[in-house]
Amino acid sequence: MRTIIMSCLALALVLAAAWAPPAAAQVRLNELMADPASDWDHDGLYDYKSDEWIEVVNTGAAPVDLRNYWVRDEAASEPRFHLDGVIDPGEAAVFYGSDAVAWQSANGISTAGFSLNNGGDTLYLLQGPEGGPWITVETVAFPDHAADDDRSYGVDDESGQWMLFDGLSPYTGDTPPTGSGCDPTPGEPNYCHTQVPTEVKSLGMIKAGFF
Ligand SMILES: [Ca+2]
Ligand SMILES: [Ca+2]
Ligand SMILES: [Ca+2]
Repeated sequence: MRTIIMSCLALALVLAAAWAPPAAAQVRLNELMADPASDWDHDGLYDYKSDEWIEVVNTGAAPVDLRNYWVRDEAASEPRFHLDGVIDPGEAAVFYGSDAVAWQSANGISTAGFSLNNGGDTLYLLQGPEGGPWITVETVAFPDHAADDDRSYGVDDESGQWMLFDGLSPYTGDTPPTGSGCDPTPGEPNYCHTQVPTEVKSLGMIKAGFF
């Protein structure tokens, strides 16, 4: 009897392993720009709506089809945009206000873009099928000072906390999060472009007065 029980347990373990779901894939909000002052979508024109952008990142171990994901702001009751494309593990994907306007236009929805308020707002990441229902996967509320000219709000890749990327539009106030001097990174995993790694601080550069 003991042998039979052990065999059954072994079989159960083998079956459980065979049926285990694939490594979890996880899409997270990673960065956003609510108040662009430049031509971020590279269409040759500046537009307060078309040049807003949002970024998501795949923190999981498997590629993710972004067609299961949608976004909206606080004022919207339904999605403002349907994400698309496939995102590989560790990669970031950026979507511009012009992408949202194009999708809205194609679907007969008011062409408000992402409609991220410059006085602060909340961005929702939703998951669900075409037509809904949608469940909220994540929300990020951003303050007024995170929504100023060419300043982005994103996840610190070291601490996991949301921070300012204000290298193009320095924030000198003391309301958290305070300025970092880092530049926005649309379409790339977040890191600080303005931080110079220690190894490149050569003696010659130091003598030349770069630091
Ligand atoms: Ca805006
Ligand atoms: Ca533009
Ligand atoms: Ca980024």
